[in-house]
Amino acid sequence: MDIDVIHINTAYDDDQKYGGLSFVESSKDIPFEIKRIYYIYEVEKGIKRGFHAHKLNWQLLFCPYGAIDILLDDGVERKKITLDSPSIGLVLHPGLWRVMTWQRDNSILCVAASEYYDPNEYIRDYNDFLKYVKSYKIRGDLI
Ligand code: T46
Repeated sequence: MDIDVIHINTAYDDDQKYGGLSFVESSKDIPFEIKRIYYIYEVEKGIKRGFHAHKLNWQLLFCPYGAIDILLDDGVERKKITLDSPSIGLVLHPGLWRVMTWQRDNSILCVAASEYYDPNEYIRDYNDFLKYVKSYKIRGDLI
C-alpha cells in the first residue's frame, strides 16, 4: 500500500524545559497545498470514526496529543498505523478507506486537507468504495 509516514519537524529548547514545538510546511513537507485544517477532540478511548474514503482529498493526519490507530484499506490490502507522537505524520492520497480508533481518552486528531469540504467527494459505503477502486484502478489512473 502506497502511504507515507513522515517525520514532523520538532524543536525543543536545549534543556527540554519549555516543551516541544512541531511544524509542517506546505509543499516542502507534504505533496499538496493546504486548503483546509480541521481537528477532532473530546473523543473517548475505544470510539471509532471514519468509515469512508475520499475521491479527491489528499490529507496529512497527525496526533499532537494521545494515541489514535488509523486503519487503512486500499481495496486490496489493509494496514494499521498508530499515531502516538506529535512528530509522526501520515500522508494519505485519495481512494483510501479509513477507520480511526481512539486509543486514549481525549486524543486529538488534526488533519490538513488539499480540498475544501465537499460531502459529495466522500464515499461512505464500503461496497461503493470497492466498486470505485476497481473502476478507477487507483494506482494507475487516479493518482
Ligand atoms: C477524514 C477523517 C480523518 C464539516 O462540516 N466540515 C469539514 O471540514 C469536516 C471534515 C466535517 N464536517 C462535518 C460533516 C459531519 O457532519 O462534520 C461532521 C463530522 O464529520 P465526519 O463524520 O466525516 O467525521 P469523521 O471523523 O468520520 O471523518 C473526518 C473527516 O470528515 C474525513 O475527511 O478523513 O476525519
